[in-house]
Amino acid sequence: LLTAASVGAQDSARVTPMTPDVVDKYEQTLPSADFIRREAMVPMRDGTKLYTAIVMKKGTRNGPILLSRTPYDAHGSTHRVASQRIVDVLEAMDAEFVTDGYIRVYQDIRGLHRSEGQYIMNRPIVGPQNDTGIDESTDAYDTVDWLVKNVPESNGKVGVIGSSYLGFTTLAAEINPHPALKAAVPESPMVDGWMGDDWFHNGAFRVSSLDYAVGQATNKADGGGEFALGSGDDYTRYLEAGSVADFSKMLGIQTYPGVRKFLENPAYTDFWSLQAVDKWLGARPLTVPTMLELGQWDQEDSYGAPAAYRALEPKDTRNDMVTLVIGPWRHSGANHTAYDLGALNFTGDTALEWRTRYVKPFFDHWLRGTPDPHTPPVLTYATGVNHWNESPRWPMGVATPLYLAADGKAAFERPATAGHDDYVSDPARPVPFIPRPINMSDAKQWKPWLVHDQRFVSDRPDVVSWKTDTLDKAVHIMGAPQVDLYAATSGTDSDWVVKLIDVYPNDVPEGAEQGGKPSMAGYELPIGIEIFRGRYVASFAKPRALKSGKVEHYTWALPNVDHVFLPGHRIMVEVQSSLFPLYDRNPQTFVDNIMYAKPGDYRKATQSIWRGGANASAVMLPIAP
Ligand code: PG9
Repeated sequence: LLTAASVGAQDSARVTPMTPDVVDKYEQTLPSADFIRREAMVPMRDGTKLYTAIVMKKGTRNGPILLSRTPYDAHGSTHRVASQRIVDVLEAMDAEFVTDGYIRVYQDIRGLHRSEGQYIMNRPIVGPQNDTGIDESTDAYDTVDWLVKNVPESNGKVGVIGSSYLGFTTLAAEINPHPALKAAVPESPMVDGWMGDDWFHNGAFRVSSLDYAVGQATNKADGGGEFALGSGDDYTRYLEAGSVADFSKMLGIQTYPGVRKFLENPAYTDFWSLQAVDKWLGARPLTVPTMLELGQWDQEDSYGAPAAYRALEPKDTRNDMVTLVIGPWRHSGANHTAYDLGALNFTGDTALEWRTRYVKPFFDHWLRGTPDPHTPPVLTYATGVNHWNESPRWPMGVATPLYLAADGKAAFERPATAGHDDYVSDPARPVPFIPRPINMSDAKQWKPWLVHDQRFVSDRPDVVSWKTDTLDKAVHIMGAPQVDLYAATSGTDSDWVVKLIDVYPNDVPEGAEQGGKPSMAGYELPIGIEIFRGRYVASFAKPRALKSGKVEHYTWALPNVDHVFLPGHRIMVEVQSSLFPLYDRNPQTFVDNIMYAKPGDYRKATQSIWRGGANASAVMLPIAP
């Protein structure tokens, strides 16, 4: 160990003004630190070595290992703050574990940061797309094997945890798992990049994927990692650039493999479907107890955890191996403090409550043999009333249609007469997803955007809404509301965005007490927002043109929620045809590949949302018994 003091002492020659001042190595950990940090290059079966940081409190003996395999810098994850205290140097979520004798391990996945090898974004499992014999599951296996043989302070049992990309590597570890891998907590895992996680949602492309792909691709390159876009309004920037391909060419990134994967594969072909982790999991036995976690307002990976739950839950015949957790969180919010989100306040630090009351006892049981904590099959936080619910299954609600009716009304009775509400969607004036100026890399804008008050767009002529009367009793939903939309366009392709909104009363007592936050008076709180690209109405793999003026029936799911619409509130449904620049614009003229649409393809269209009669548009609310 070379400390600041020992470095100075190593050279006994006299120092002169010309003695070079740069030292070879500087170790920030002092002898007085309360922890030990070790670094190892762990060999995989093909000889590639992966950088692995192992951190534990001094005196740890017979400790369980908690492993995360990350693309986001394992070294940085164990050097959060320059400190001699383990709770400072590690991530906030690690505190409860390491102070109770766990050994925390972070590893750079292959090809990134300090690890050797080639990085492949969401590397496919060994099979039809990967004949190398190596994937994230074999790397997890080899790592677990090495850890239990080479960390003498361990009790030989390993748990795996992580959010988002780390949720993906956590699920991968469960595929042909090492026998020492005893439990897993995949948090907001990226499961299917096309259906509803990071890259696309129901076929609409998320332009922030470009930024991400370039960041990952250039991570090891000189000057890499940053997408030097400037600080102005992203709305203007993406609008002026044109199509996704035009934008990529403007930045010179169209040849990056990660970018080409998107540009050349806009539909849900084998390219994407064979990468879907829920399909990998569904095809294998369930052997690792798994607690899947999702934020109710997850702005990146709202699809993955429920999809993995659907794949695993049927295999859990005794109903004691798989748990689904939905908390009132943004993406990865479960690993931070979560007293609030945007304008919303909760009762206490909901993330800490989950970690201490459920995650820690879960790992303690499986990795240490403490008594069974009887982890519930489903744990959700009921927003609106702010308390945790333990449930036997998911969804809990029974699908109940909330119909769109005449005069902007929404009602539980099917409207007797048919009709439609129309608006003009203009790709030259797409609906912004948050108020402008938009900076998608500004965390303050990005993290809470899914709870942003929708009044900033509700009055636009290209946003239509339907509202219930003021509720005289609470409506509690537990599940994923399903959109059941009958719509026509005068164009030949179209995007449809549906928002389920809780409209607060215009006068709320807490309005004045929000402590610097926006008042909730009249607040239009999105409970779920989701997009669907019209061309995929018949098949996700084979898009087709829409027939101008023909009513099509679209169905898709809004995110999974546990929410109570309180008496005095109203439920609102909103429809629009863009959510920009989060999603690329649909030109509204059918073209072979929207990524390459030409300026002349972007045309105004008249959109008709049908209601009543044979085309009774509705949102199916999963109403809890
Ligand atoms: N949502 C991020 C991501 C996961 C997987 C692939 C690409 C991006 C993340 O937060 O890790």
